[in-house]
Amino acid sequence: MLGDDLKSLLDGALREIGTADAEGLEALRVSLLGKNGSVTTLLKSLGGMDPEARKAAGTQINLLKTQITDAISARRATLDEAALAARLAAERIDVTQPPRPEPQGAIHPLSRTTEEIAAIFGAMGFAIKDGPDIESDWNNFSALNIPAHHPARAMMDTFYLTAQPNERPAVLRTHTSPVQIRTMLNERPPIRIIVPGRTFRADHDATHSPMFHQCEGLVIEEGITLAHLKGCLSDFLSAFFGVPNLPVRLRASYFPFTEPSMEVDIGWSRKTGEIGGGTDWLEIGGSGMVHPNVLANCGIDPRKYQGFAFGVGLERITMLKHGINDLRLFYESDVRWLRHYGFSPLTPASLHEGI
Ligand code: 2U9
Repeated sequence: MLGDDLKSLLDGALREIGTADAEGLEALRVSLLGKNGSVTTLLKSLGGMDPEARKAAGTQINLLKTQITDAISARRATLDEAALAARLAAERIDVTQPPRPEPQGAIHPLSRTTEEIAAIFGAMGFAIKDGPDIESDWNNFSALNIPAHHPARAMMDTFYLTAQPNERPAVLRTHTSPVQIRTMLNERPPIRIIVPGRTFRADHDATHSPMFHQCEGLVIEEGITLAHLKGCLSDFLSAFFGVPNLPVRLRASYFPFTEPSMEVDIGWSRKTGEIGGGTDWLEIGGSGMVHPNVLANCGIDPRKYQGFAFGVGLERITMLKHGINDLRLFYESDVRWLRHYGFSPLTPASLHEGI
C-alpha cells in the first residue's frame, strides 16, 4: 500500500498521463522519472533514511515508479496506435481507380520491323549481328566479288570518305553485307546470321533516301541448297506478313556475290493491295546461293561448304505491311506520325503474341 503522499502523487500522475498527447507524455516522463524528476528525487531520498524506514519506503517508491512507468508505456502505445490509424486513414489508396494515362513514347515502325525479323529468325536458330557504318572498300566491294569497274562503285552510287595517300579508301557501307564478310572471316561454319542495319547510297528522290535500312541473311553449312533458301524465305515472309502459305516466287536475276541469283516476289493483288491475295507478283527482295569466289575470299572452301543469302529493304516491307505510302515520313520525326504508326513499348514483338 502506498502512503497518502505517494498515493496522491500517483493519482495526479496517472490522471495527467491518461489524457496527455505525445509531447505532454514526454514532458511528464521527464518531470516524473527524469534525472531531477519527482520520483527520482524520492528514490534519492532513500539514501538518507535508516535501514528500516528505507526498506518500507523503498518498496513503496519502487512500486510507485513501476506503476508510473507502466502507465506511460500504455499511454504511449495508445497514442502510437491512434497515430498509425490516422495515417492509414489519411493515406488510403483506392486500388480500384483506373491508372492516370501517362504520356508515353512509341517504338518507331522500322525498329518494330527489326524486332519482328529478329523474333522470327531467332526462332529459326539465326544469330543477329551488326557492324560499323564506315567500311573498307574491300569488305564492302572486293570481298563480295564486285569488280573495280562495277557501277556500284561509282561516285554517283557510293559515299566515299577522303583517304590519305597511303590509306585504303573507306566508304559508307552500301549494304549490310560487309558484316557477313567479317563474320565469315572470324567464325567457321555452320553460320546462320541476320544483319539488320543502316545503309547508304548516293541516291535521293521520291522513292530513294541516301540513308535507308536493310536486313540481310546468310547461312553457310555443308549441303545447303536452293530448296533451303526458298523454304526459309517462305516461312519468314508468311510469319512477317501474317499470311499462312503466302505465295513466294524466285525469279532469275544477277548479283555479283551470288550464283545463281534470284529476285524474291510475293503474291498480292495490285487492285486491292492485299498481300497473299490476287494473282499479281510483288518484288520484295533479292537472294541467291553465295558465290564460290566470296566463300574463297573469306577462307571457306566452296567445295565443302555451300550457302544462301538474301536481302530485304526494311522501309519497303514496313510500308507494305502498314500501308505507309511515303518513304520520307520515316525520317521526319513528326511526333503525330510516330504516335499513329508507332508501337507500344509494352507489347514487344514476339511469335507468341503475334508478329
Ligand atoms: C554475302 C554473300 C551474299 C545478300 C543479298 C540481295 C541479294 C539483294 C537487296 C534487297 C533490297 C538490297 O535493300 S535492297 O535494295 N538485296 O537483292 N542481297 S543477295 O547477299 C550476300 C551478302 C553477303 C557474304
